[in-house]
Amino acid sequence: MSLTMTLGRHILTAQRSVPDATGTLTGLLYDLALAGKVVAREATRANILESAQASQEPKASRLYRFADATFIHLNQRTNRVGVIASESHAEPISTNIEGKYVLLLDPLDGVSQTDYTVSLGTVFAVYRRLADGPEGGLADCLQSGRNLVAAGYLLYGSSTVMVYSSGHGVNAFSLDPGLGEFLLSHEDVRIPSPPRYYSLNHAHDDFWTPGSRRFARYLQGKDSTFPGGLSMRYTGSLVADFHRSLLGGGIFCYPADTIYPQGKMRLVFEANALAFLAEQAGGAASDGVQPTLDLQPTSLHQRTPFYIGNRELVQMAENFIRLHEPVRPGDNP
Ligand code: P6P
Repeated sequence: MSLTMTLGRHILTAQRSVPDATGTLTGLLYDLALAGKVVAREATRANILESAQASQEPKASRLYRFADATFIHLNQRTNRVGVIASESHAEPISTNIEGKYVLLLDPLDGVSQTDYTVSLGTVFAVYRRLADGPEGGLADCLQSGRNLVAAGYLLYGSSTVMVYSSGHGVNAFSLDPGLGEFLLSHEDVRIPSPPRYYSLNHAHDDFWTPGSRRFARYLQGKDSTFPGGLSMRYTGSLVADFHRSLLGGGIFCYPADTIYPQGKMRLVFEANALAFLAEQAGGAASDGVQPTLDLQPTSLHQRTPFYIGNRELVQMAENFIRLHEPVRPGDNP
């Protein structure tokens, strides 16, 4: 941990290496970090809040709305963002301002487990706006992940961590609540190899397709080509499970199945941002057929099958699916 390299200093240093940088993206990342601190203060004391503010609304719902409102409010009037879209809103929110960036948010992933004190996460993705004029719109939000300018997440767990990339590698910053500063804790993150973990909900195995089922057995070490397999860790919170694979080496899988024929993860609000980080850290992300970042979104809330982590494991998932699944669950036969 660097006690002198704050997130702010790191962002400014990175900005200096970008020739035509205007500081707008720097300001946007500052705003996201501030929103993360505000949400962290609430997300890490949700149980206490319950007693202090008697409310009929479930904690998880209140916390989700709070996180959504905080990230939107702290980015809506900054002149940096022209369009905001959040997983909790049906349509994009135009800020009616000449902001050059688009901000896409999953405000608080994993929130359904707030009562069990499972780590929660906010996922963000930043694009340049495509449209001219004050009204940004849907086209700005449906860009391929290959257009990402920056992406990352806040993880509210045993520490509050902000992990982001602006296309020049991945760095992680841990919040020192006493200082109110995010301090560099993991510099130039690379997904370790060989991998140690896999995250997959085996309770769904009856709903999986043949290729996904074979890959699950491979990860368990039940396939002779991978004796021993990996250790399974699954929290039901995407950001926490991805963070483990990012730092410890492994893969998170949410296959397409008969319940979610297109997969469960949201392409625009979750998968693209984490796929950007995975590739920046030497890993990969796929829908089981092609890289997640190559997918062309067609609707704001569309879902995707999701395999993300060590490149060799993602490629192995694709091999099993290609070998055993001529027709995908969501394809028209
Ligand atoms: P399941 C949380 O609801 C979420 O979207 C992700 O954070 C998590 O990885 C996944 O769903 C868990 O889904 O079906 O295993 O409970």
